[in-house]
Amino acid sequence: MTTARPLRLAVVGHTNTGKTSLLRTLTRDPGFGKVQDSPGTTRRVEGARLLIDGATAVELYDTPGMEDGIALLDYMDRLTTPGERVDGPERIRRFLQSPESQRRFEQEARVLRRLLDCDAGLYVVDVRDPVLGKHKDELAILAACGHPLLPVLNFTHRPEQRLGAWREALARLGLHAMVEFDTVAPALDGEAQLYDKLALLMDEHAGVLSELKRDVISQRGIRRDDALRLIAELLIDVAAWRVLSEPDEPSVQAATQSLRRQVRDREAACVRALLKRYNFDMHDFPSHSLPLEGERWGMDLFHPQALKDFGIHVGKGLAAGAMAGATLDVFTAGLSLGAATVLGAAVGGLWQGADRLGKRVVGRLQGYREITVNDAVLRLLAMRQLALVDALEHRGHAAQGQIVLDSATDAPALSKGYDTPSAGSATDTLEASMQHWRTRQLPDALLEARSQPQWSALSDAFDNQPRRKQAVKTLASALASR
Ligand SMILES: Nc1nc2c(ncn2[C@@H]2O[C@H](COP(=O)(O)OP(=O)(O)OP(=O)(O)O)[C@@H](O)[C@H]2O)c(=O)[nH]1
Ligand SMILES: [Mg+2]
Repeated sequence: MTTARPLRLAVVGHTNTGKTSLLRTLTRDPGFGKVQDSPGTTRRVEGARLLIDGATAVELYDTPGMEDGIALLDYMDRLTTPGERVDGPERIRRFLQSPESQRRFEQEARVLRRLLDCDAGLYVVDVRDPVLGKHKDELAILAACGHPLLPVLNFTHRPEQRLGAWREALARLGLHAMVEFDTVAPALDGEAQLYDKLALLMDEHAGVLSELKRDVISQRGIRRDDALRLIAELLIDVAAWRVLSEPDEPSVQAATQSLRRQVRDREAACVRALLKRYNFDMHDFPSHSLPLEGERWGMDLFHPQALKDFGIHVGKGLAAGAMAGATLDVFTAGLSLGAATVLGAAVGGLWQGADRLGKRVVGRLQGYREITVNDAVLRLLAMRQLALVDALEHRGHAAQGQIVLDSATDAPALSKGYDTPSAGSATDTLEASMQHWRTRQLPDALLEARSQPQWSALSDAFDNQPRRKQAVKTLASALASR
């Protein structure tokens, strides 16, 4: 179990390098502190906690940025008499007792007090900056506190990064362990690497750090399982959903519109649930905040262009404007014609009636039309949600840009508007599963749902029977393995 006292870490560094952003990402809390692209955003020390099984394992402290390391180091030099040998912590102590620690260097004094009070510091670096004297001096001061310092290299995905120069400069200052961690688009295993590196620097805390790492990995797995289950529920609901209509054209049109509206809403509900599961909200994905129709075809499930954008093959008939995405069938199994009252209603209700009347009653509603969502739309739904989950998994909670699903046929769906995550194996996996959904037969569980109207939560006759639960489970694992 966790040690009695939590491990205390101070997040320190030059101003505007992403310290508060790092805290947001590590705590998965987009509301932590204030983040702004200007120096001096954080003025006070604020803390956050990382929990394992409800118990605090780590306390993290955000600090104001160091601004003038050169002047501070000069000032500290003046606090020792020439020839006097004073070690780092003693120099810091003298500074903290000096008058300027209350005045000109008040901000820096806050940082140093906090670092002294912690077990180690995470030194956040903006690797786009050239390595300057001010950085070296502030590092020398921070190192003088006598606590381990782990440099966290931020903005590593930017083309203008100077990773090489920073690694060299840090090594010259005696800092050899460091970790690349982009707070806006961290690698999937970014946190695990960070805790591993930290454990190397402080073996007395290696236990809690490895527990934390295990916890982060297991939480990620649980989140993903939950997400795939949400998608499976969506797909089953939509595959099983059907609307009845009288055969004339205006009725069919109206019923089709209603089917589409319900399916769009159902997708929107899934999107909201996924965002919530990953601690994001609709602000992160505003292009999906409304179920869209018409001109915003880019997101409209039923526009043939949306299917084409995801590389889903659409047959000629399907591309025909008004009916796109919906399949029209002559109703073949149902009740007596007296059931005119059920027009437009869920067939699930009819099925129950059919059960009551006996399944021999078939084909009486032959004049009626049954409208369902076609396979291409199911493929698109699956692909869009998988792309969203991938974007969420790669998104840090410091990200301020919007999530935009890249619908290009062969480009994996990534969030744009900020750094692109490294093209790692996760993204390759996404592309492989997209290819599956684009071309292969739909999973059996979905095909079965087609003939089980009462499996749709959109239906009044919804019945979450064990076979449906099993189908959701099977489909979720198919989503995971594809
Ligand atoms: N693209 C990108 N932007 C980032 C990253 N990390 C931080 N930012 C942006 O950098 C700016 C500064 O981030 P903050 O987290 O406020 O930086 P800070 O170090 O806390 O700043 P001070 O409190 O002012 O010292 C914000 O605009 C962030 O959105 C990153 O990894 N990638
Ligand atoms: Mg800050």
